[in-house]
Amino acid sequence: MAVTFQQHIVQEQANLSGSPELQWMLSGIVLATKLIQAQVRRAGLVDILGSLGETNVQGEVQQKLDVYANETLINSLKIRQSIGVIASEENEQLLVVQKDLANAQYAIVFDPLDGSSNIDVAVTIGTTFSIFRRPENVDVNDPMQWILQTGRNQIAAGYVVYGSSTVLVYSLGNGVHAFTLDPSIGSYILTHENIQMPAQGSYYSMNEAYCAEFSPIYLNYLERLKTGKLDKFYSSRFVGSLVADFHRTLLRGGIFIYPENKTYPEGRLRLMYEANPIAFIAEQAGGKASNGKLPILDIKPNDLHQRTALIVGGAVEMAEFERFMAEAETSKAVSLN
Ligand code: FBP
Repeated sequence: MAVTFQQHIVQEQANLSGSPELQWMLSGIVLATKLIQAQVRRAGLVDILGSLGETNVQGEVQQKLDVYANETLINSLKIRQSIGVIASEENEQLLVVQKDLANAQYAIVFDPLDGSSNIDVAVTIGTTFSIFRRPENVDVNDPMQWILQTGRNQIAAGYVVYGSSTVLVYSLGNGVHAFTLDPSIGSYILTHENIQMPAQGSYYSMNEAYCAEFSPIYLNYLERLKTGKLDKFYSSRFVGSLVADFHRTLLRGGIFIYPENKTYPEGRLRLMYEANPIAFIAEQAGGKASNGKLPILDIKPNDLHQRTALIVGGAVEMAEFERFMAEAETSKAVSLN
């Protein structure tokens, strides 16, 4: 008997004695991503391709589908009274969506359309989301404090990939599960339960066009993958949509590497709505995620749109990466003495 996403959450909530609000919030993500995927599937047929000519807080030209996805998520989530604060990649400021914040307990952060550069060329794109409970010790009327928590405080996170099929992947901190949208009934059906990332994969994913800008330590690590030092041949895959590159890494193993570089000295990807939800899923699936110095989920954020380096992968690739970084730190310390 097929298990729908809603049925699965009810079961998960029972296991976790969680609050029914979470189910109601996640149903907002379900509704919005079904609407978004319908537009994505018709993108070449309806006037949803191309840009609106406006730029967002990242300085990126907003694509029509970015704006559609953003508005669809905001409208679907703001009617859920337990959500007090919403933050999006497309909005410079966070949105306070309840008059009386005292009655709300949750904040939600999302990237409505990840991989925007791939929209017009029909390559896989996605949506990411991350949910926090309002911390006990913060001023209810200081909404930024609802959001600026370490990723380890996420109570739910996940993403949706709009690819050959539409797949929703989520975790409530009790394993990772994936649901494929069955267009014939319009429901997300459980297709992968308790996903475990393969300990070792056979792909690395990195935009090597920036190699001249990456610190040599990352190039040396890449060389180890390319020259079979991990007793395995690694091929290269880089879609240019984080959700697509990570989804492959989750199911097939391997490593995704996006270090800081001269163009993005803090890193290319955003901590709150790209690295955090991906890292939450990776750790729940037995993988690891780091910024090269510490686990992504332990980074204390100080800005809604702050960027970070992101290295995420399976146990074998990440163990080698950490060993490599530690060795480099030691030899740096030795050379300084
Ligand atoms: P947005 O499209 O949401 O801005 O995301 C950024 C992103 O597209 C990631 O999905 C992807 O990993 C990265 O940028 C690719 O950037 P680049 O092509 O510069 O390497």
